Amino acid sequence: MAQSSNSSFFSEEELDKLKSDCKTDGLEAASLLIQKKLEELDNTEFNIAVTGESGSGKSTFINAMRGFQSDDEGAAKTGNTLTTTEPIGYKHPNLLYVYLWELPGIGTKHFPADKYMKKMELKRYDFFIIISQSRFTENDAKLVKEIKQLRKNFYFIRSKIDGDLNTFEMDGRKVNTAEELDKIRNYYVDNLNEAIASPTVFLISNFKVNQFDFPVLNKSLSDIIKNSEKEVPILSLPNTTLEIVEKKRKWLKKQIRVWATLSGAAAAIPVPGLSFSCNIRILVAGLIHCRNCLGLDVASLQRLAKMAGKPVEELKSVVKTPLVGEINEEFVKRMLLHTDFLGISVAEAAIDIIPIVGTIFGAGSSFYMTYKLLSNALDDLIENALRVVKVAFGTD
Ligand SMILES: Nc1nc2c(ncn2[C@@H]2O[C@H](COP(=O)(O)OP(=O)(O)OP(=O)(O)O)[C@@H](O)[C@H]2O)c(=O)[nH]1
Ligand SMILES: [Mg+2]
Repeated sequence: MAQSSNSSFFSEEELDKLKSDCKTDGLEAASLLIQKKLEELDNTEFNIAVTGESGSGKSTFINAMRGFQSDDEGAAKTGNTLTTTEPIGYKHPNLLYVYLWELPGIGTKHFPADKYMKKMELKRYDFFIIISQSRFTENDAKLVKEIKQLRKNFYFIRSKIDGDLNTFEMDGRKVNTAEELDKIRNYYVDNLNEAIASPTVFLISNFKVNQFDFPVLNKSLSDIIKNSEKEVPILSLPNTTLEIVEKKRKWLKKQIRVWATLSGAAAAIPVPGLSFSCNIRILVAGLIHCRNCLGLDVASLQRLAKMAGKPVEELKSVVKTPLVGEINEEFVKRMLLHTDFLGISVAEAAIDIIPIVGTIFGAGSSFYMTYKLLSNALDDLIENALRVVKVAFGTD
């Protein structure tokens, strides 16, 4: 599974290795490492692990979140016997970069608790959902303890609430539903209180996504992602407020520094041609990423228009940047020759652009150019994104 990394892309050692690989094995070896690093730029996911005992309803929950029924194509397999034996990731239906991972059930013969903790590598996940179907078990307690030790957070779900209510009916018992639900909730809160203060417990039926705590669970999960310290979830949210756009600016600025570092590192390798093509690729990737994160690509604009209940043309009419069109290597080369876009003087440009459109340029200037170009593009995109939000939602 992909893990995101925010630090500078090449360590000193990697850079040294890159240079020596290049000397001994030639261009191919060095470009493999750069390729790997470029791929890491895309590894920007928020991974939610769905765990709990076998049969608690993990697969059914993921299907419910994704609007699937068990028999639908692409749905997670559900059943009355052990069905899930290795972690399986599913894309969240409307949050980009967010994945729901079903982990196998804890505490079966196949996966007793101790073996489970070792095998599942829980530290790989950003957030946890523990599902329990009837009682708070020793396995649930072990999961809570382990997650706490990893300093990660979780929600606790009690599934199959529809079953509880049906049982009362079949048993001929007249009960106050709200009181019964409170009893169940308090039972779990009491048990969880031993491990954490103010635990969050949701009572749900996976077959009734508009009832019980399912709607508030959905809303809370978006908030968790919104408030996460990881940049990606914020970047994947639709631009519904000016605040979200500003938060995105902060994260994208940080990412631009990473790109610039990467570009500087690529340029530090003494291979004519390699640094140039690598840098152009970084710029293309960076511009597309910023543009899409800020919701200015056609698909995002359409989604936002739908959310706002406005025609997409109205939103498009306030977008005034060439960055909405196709961004490819040719486009970037044209941009590089356009000093206005870079926001640098002609004198400065003479020093930097000439080597860029030539072949080799040094690590320092490569960092600088990448940083300048992406930062200026970001400012331009932000201005446009803010206008779009104002038109879409009438905020000021
Ligand atoms: N009544 C009711 N049944 C449910 C609910 N959620 C799941 N089930 C049923 O519980 C059984 C087990 O559900 P799964 O989703 O397969 O459980 P799981 O946790 O994924 O099981 P493993 O993958 O084997 O660990 C299935 O028969 C589901 O139809 C629910 O909210 N209400
Ligand atoms: Mg399952």
